[in-house]
Amino acid sequence: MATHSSTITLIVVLFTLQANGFLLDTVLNHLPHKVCYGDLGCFSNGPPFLDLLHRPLSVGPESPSTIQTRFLLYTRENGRQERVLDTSSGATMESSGFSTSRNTKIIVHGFTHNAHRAWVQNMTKELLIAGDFNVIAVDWQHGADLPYEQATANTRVVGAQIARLVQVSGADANTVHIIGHSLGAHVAGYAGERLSHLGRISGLDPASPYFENMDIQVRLDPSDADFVDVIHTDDGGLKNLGFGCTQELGHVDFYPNGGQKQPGCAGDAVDKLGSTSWAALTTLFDFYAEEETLACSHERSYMYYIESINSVCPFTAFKCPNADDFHAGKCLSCKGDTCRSRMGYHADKYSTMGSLYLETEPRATFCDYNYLINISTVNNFDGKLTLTLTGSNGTIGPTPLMEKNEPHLYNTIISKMFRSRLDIGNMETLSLHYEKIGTIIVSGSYPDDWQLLGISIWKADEQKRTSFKAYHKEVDNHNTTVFCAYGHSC
Ligand SMILES: [Ca+2]
Repeated sequence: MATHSSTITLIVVLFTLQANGFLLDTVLNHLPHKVCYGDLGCFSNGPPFLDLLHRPLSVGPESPSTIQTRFLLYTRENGRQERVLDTSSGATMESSGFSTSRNTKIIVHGFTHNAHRAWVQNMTKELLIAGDFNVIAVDWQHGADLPYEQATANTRVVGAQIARLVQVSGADANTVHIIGHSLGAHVAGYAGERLSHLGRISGLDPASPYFENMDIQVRLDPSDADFVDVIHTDDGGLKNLGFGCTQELGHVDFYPNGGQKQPGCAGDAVDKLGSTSWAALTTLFDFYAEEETLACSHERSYMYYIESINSVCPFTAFKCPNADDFHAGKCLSCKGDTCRSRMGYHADKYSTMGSLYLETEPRATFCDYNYLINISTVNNFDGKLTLTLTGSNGTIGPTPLMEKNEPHLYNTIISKMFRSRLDIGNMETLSLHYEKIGTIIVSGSYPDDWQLLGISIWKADEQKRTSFKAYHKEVDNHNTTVFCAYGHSC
């Protein structure tokens, strides 16, 4: 009986949907077709937007009247108050408070978000502290809603609308910088594709589902602007159910903490689903994108970016083959300015290209300074060392340099990376506390008290070395030994 009534209910629902044309529209929207929206042009959902492997469901974008994109302008001049831009002409834009004498920053949100999200407002605030800009927050929330596949298609219309805004404004495209999160990063790509020499796009964890490994016409790529910088924070892709792209999309791609899972984000949605099917990924994206706490790694991209705008700490990132080598301190030394950059707002101050790595704190403030200590010894060493470093700006530590007992031979250098929110300034003294744990069987060749040849600390953010007076100084088990920096009187 229950089955019978369920069947009737299903038939009634299907009939109602069909009567309203909903089902028919949905089916038709998935068939290859083209829609045209006036001066924005026509949009086909066929190849390259249809791809059996990466975008099996391709729909056409909804109309501008459905998406209802609004451009919200903020300037120092209008006291940071929001004004809805009238984009019908350059004159109406000027009367709304836009000025071609200022550089322009355009912020584009992603799936299910809107321009009044705290992060968009915080980014606006920080940008206006940094410079006298036209800051435009693009609100396309009516096109950014469920289902995900429709929102991905709508990004093309929003991108075209942004390109038209730039053209109508009379501003030089190279004075315009678009910052987009998730789907918003691809919106920026579509805008840039239509403009000659858009100045810059910053892609913040560009959305992966339906974009990763697609043609460059479909996704953000370096041809979309004169400079494209990308931050990857949740890049697991299909395999690991990450929301962000793994592949390089810009001139420079930053992979903080390896780019996949961010520290302080243990409860990501990706941990909560054991499936790896495509349907599961897009459904998951639909379900969790709203939940900032559950999509924590994906959201970290804009949190890092916002902090980077006015932070004194530089978010220095280094070219490296992979995150493990970076963590081991193998990539902190580089000659010239082509092997490092700054993640975030100041990335355009360097000409470094390719994949760059850095690590962050689990909570704000996220930025750390990077240090590498090099210790060379007369004897074999085993045990654990804890470092305390004092400089003109304060003290770092005590910081354990080893997590567990580590043996090192006398002719090798003990090299350890450590990070701190503190810029130590001029280094003054360094102390090492030594605990011998005694797991080396041949104890005679690993003495309790050992002698040093030298200690130096590499301040990677400045590419500057400080050496300490350590030659033939002895470090004793259970004790702390203090060393004085060369050039400092102590
Ligand atoms: Ca592109």
